[in-house]
Amino acid sequence: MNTFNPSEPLGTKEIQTLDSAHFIHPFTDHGDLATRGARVITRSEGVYVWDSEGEKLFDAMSGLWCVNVGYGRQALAQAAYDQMMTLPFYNSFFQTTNVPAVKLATKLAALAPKVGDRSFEHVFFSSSGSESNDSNVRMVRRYWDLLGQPQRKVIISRHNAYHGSTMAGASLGGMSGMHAQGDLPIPNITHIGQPYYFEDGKPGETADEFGLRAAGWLEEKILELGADKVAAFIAEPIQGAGGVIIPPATYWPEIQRIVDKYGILLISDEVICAFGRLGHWFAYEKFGYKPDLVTFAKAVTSGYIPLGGVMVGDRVAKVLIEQGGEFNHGYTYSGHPVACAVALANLDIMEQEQLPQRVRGEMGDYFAKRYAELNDHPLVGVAESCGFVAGLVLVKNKQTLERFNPDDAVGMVCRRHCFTNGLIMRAVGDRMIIAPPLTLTHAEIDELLRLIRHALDLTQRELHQKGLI
Ligand code: PXG
Repeated sequence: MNTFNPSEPLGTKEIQTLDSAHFIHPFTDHGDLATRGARVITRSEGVYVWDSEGEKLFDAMSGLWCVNVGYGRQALAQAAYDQMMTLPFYNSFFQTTNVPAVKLATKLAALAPKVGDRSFEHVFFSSSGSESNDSNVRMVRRYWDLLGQPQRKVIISRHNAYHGSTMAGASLGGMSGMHAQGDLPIPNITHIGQPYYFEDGKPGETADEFGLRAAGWLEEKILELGADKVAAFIAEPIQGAGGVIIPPATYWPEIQRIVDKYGILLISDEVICAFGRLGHWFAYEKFGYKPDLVTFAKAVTSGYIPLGGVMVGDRVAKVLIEQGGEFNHGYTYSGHPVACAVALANLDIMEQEQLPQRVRGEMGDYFAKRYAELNDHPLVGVAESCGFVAGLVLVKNKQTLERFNPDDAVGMVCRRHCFTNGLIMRAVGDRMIIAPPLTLTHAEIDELLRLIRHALDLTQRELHQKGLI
């Protein structure tokens, strides 16, 4: 037993030592962490965070795709305080409910746009994106059982997708490294290719042609499995953790045609893309498709407190409610009153400050224009954005678009230059990605682009010195 007193202030070294001794981090090589010591993030304001050494960092990742309204919002703290003093917790099992959960479900149902014959009147709550996708698997299977088609079990997803880290979430995801460590995927989940034009487009093929071809992989898979075996297709509107893979314009309409043709359910995993990130409350509106289930988490509270859930479309809700009886699924924290109160306050800010409209309008245009200027940088193969997410690929040769060897870990080189120069940008292989708060001003967009360009210049210099370019 140690004699640690949590109320004593700690210096960076002490925190790092205790961190390495007691805290198992997600997705972290602990040998490496122990040698280098974690960076300790201690406070935040607006679009900035500070570390324990007083270094100020422009957080272009909004924490981890979460903090859409920016840091330091008093209204969210107040909402949590007020709710904690009124009713910090009660469960929603056993025919009980609480006021913030009811209000939030009603609010979300009002924000989710109706598309064609699909509307969303119901919400299932969880505490994270992973749990929500587990709930999706349960709901999809229950749906087909109730319709007398229990053989419809297979859920099709995509390689390089990210749908969470629980057994079902990681199985739905298409990350080979995750599958390799947990005997995953669990049965009845399979994957098709992702719509990554830069990587998989054929010479002479346009992005639109490629989009149709990539969507066609879904139809091929359905026919291979037998349509009567397929329960659902799950996809992120834009693949986020996979490196901000933005599909060509033809992709989603063709996916919609295919799921309609075979009657399979469509799950839109909007854990990253909802709540203004693409300029709409929900991203299916941006791309014009009609999902049956929509996963959300992260920015529903701007990350101030954990909350996730599933928008349950009428097609599924009707069957589960009218024919289902008791659904044997749920979490202690489904509809947590404090989390729901914070979400309501967060959505209030987004509405008052018109954050989705801002991203869809002039501010989004300005961001897109400034970001696209990175296409002139010698290290950049292509720089693309959609709303307030953006990605670029680092290339060895701008003319031939030759890629770096994965062993060169160029993304990590660039990320290090970002970190040591006041910028948080994420590396996924040779892709550098950002998802900044939706509150960015013109001046902050200019500052962000200056920081990115500086990090790219330093990366270029280092790669040149190492003889890699
Ligand atoms: N779906 C999507 C689309 C996600 O991006 C999840 C589900 C799982 O959510 P939870 O709340 O269970 O983590 C996510 C999460 C990264 C990174 O490295 C991305 C996520 C999580 C952790 C790291 O970009 N996304």
